[in-house]
Amino acid sequence: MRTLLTALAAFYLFFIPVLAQSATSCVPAPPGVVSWWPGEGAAVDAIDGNDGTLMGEAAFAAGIAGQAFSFDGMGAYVDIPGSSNIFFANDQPFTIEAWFKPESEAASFFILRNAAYGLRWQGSAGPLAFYNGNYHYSARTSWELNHWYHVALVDNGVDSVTLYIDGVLDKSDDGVLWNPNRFPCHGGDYCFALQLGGVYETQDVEYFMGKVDEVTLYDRALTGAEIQSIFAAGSQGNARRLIRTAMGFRLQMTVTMRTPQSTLALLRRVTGTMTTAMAPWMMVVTGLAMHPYPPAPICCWP
Ligand SMILES: [Ca+2]
Repeated sequence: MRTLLTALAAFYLFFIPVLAQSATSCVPAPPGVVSWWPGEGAAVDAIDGNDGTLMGEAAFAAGIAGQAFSFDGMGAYVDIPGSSNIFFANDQPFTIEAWFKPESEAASFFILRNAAYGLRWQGSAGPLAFYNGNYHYSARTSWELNHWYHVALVDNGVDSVTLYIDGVLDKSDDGVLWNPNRFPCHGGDYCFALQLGGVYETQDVEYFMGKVDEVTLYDRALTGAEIQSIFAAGSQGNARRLIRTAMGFRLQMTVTMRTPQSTLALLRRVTGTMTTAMAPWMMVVTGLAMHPYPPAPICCWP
């Protein structure tokens, strides 16, 4: 019998990141970005590991920058597990900003929410609710369906929660009106996830119908000028796109450790016994393949 001692040592020899760059220049993300969900065909967090899961019929469609999350108002949402870096205690400043496009008159549906912050659509003739542990309401009460809006919720962690719409200050609830009550878990029952496009909890289920794009979370209070610049870039259609895509490959080599039959036969004749420990080895490369390497997105900013 042909003796063939084979050990497959498949290992990643190396990978070669190849960066395909566009001519568009990129600038670093503003300081304090914790997470960013650009909605480019996946619910991944382009900044760190707070990836989401598509639930129901959640999908993607044309967005304000590239693609956006598309929600049907009937069970579609994105579920992002709770994490300490996307929750903020009452004394921690934060900003969350996003684009949304309402597509239904139906009122009272969360565009996004966790236990610390939220944005709730309440119909085209009502205020937008914004949540910092307690509910606040926009001054604006008139909205168009099928229109993109930029919204930013800023809480300074001291005495003020502010809503910006399309880069313009809409409402600021200060002092006793600030009144946050943020807690990450509901008693000992469960801890809140961040959900986009709706809320699904045991005691509360509701779904937004429309698009949501470029949801971005910061661990500081952005200034009005920063929010204005984000809105301005996005309204020109070239906001934070993944302009550069890291296309990576890794080279996989399969190595076979082989003892040729002739050598074994010779050893048997000479010694009468044979153990693998005595076998002379020959290393043969039997496979070479290139595999796509899932790249970490390279994030561009206005
Ligand atoms: Ca997008």
